[in-house]
Amino acid sequence: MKEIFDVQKIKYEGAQSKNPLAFKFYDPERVILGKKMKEHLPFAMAWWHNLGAAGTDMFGRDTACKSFGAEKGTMAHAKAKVDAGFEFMTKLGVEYFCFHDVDLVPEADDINETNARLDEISDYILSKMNETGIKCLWGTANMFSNPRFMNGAGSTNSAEVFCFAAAQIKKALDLTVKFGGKGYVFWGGREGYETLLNTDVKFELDNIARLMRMAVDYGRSIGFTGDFYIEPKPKEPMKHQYDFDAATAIGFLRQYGLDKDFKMNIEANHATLAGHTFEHELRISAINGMLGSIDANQGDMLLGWDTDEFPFDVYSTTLCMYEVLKAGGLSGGFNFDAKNRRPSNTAEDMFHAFILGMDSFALGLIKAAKIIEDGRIDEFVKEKYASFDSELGKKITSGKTDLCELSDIACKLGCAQMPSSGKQEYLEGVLNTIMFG
Ligand code: XUL
Ligand code: CO
Repeated sequence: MKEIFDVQKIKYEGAQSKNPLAFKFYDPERVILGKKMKEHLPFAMAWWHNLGAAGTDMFGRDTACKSFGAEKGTMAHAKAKVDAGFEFMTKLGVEYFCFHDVDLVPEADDINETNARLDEISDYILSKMNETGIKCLWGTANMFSNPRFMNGAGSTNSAEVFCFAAAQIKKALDLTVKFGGKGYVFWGGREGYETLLNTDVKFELDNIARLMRMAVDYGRSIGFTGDFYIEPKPKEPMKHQYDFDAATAIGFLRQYGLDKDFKMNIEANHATLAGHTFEHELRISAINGMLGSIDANQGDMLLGWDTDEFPFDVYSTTLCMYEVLKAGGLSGGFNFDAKNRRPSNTAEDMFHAFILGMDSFALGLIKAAKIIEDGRIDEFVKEKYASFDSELGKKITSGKTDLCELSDIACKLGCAQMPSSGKQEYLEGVLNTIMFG
């Protein structure tokens, strides 16, 4: 078959290389903390951005050409995207992809026709997966673009629209199982509201949970053994989104008894939109046993929306990989839910974007392993709480005391000694020495 991209397979050449089409830090076979880089970093291509997004924004149309030699909106184009996607992933050594139902085929007016198209394209994708060894990280249903979802999917006010949400989830789960996907994502893009004047929040949350419960029951019945994920995001497109952040989503899952089947898919740019750091969202997920997968991108602190940039901030990838390593790795992977900037509009730019993202995470992994090997930060945190190793501290942590006894102790002391310093500036210096020393 004639190649679509005039680019050779991307190789690791090291940091000294000036070749724009080579990895400088991502060396898949290099062993870090006993595991190969490619095993630490199961990267995935997001079908929607990489094969779909062509630079359109609110003020202007496409700047890039993603027709891949076929007419857009046709099944020939859907097939050309498969060819392009698998060639692209093979050339980069990206071993996974993620998809929405309607990324794969043009959506028809009648859902029966869309489903028939999905059957056809998924056979073709499966043949490519078998040929190349590329795997599916996760699937999802797009329940936010079609106008019928204007008031939400699980949270809609229309019982009929709720059925369409169910139908799309059922089909997307069928496809995920067909591809052997590791996960299934719920990103609640329209699950939220603009004003309480027209919204019954309790009713909407109950219905979202009902839909998720049905998805779990159906998924398990067809042999899906992977994780369901919630991908938290506080806003955009809605003003208030129910899955605001990891803590909110985890509380919701526990409230409705869904916590055994679900984990978090944490997206860096969603974390910052929620007023958190990426690593905060990872830590909250990890301490709740719910760190599942990552949408690897970054936002822009000067802009208030989801810019979905390829990760470039190595402090952020380092602190992310520190969380991932300490959590013992991910059951999911690192999906580049990211797009080229609008003026980066050539096919070569698509490769530069992935090289940047993969190199940034490789650097993050190398530096995070150094933080762990160095040990000063872990040691500091442990020491910070040393007072709880004392007899008094142990009384508190083992639950063998009560408010009255502790109050007596305080009153006997009269005044407390100051706690030990947090030493933030010292620790930031340690981080810099580890990163650049
Ligand atoms: C939107 C977003 C989605 C989800 C999947 O902000 O991140 O692409 O990852 O629906
Ligand atoms: Co995402």
